Amino acid sequence: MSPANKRKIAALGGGVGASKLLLGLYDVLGPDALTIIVNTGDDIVLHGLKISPDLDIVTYTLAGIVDPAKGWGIRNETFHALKRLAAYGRANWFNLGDCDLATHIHRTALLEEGKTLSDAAESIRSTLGVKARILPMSDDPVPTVIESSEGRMHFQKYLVKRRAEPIVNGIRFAGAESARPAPGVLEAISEASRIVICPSNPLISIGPILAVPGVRERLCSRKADVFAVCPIVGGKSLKGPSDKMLAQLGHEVTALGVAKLYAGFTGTFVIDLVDRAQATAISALGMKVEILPTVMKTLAQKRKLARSLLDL
Ligand code: FO1
Repeated sequence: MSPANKRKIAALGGGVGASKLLLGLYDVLGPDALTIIVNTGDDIVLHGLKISPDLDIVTYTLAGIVDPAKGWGIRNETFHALKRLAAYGRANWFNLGDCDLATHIHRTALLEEGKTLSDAAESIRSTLGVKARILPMSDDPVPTVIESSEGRMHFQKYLVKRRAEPIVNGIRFAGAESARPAPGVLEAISEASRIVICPSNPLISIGPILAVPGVRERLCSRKADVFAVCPIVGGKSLKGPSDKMLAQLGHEVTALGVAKLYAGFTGTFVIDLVDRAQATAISALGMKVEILPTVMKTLAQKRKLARSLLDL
């Protein structure tokens, strides 16, 4: 890829897993070459506040203020407000820190003033000094609903309150049929020289973005330039319950299993070295396969994978 082309990359992703690669891309590409399209299926209203976990995780990570141990929230956070809320009898299973709360209050206030989720994401991004464009997948609510052995519940209740213990029978993106892509989402996919699908949960991080009408079709039209990084390595998820959810919904918990979900819109599927034996079977799905070290623990590893993706 020529240096000029390198300057326009669109990346799709969810929260913690995606942020590692996004940080590498942000570092390697330079500040203004990256447009990130973020899952908002995880969004939830708690204590009257609109919480957008994946938007915040991505923004805090690129701003350098994320809690490095958890991968979400703000580093050196305090939880005084949450303790007071619990004293009033309010639910405290979702750990909202004091500084993080300011983000949710600001976003909620903007929405109440008639602004959109995109406007709020833009305000938070620019205030925190992040130069990449961060777009929600949609300004319309598309909450991810889990059909489980304990009944129907919001994804955050399944993940955080119930620690991903219920058996998952189905996943629904409520309202997706009538949601519109947020301004700039389809254009970013069309105009990018490369589109990167980050190593996020294929079912509940990438799935909701694909469910927004027009997104999957636009990716299909750019298939040759879509590079997906597999979030399953050696039969396990790098982060979160992807492996468990894939198994419970009858998918193979392998790189090949994820490749089958992505084959329709992905030109190049990137797998880890440990999964190299699956390369032939994945190629047979009609995708190029690249084998790279995809486990990113250090900033150097994040930058290295980002650079390798841009150089392919
Ligand atoms: N994840 C947890 O496991 N426990 C929490 O209490 C929690 C609080 C939280 C607060 C703000 C935020 O932006 C994210 C938060 N997360 C928490 C992470 C979040 O639930 C998920 O990791 C993402 O939604 C999945 O990408």
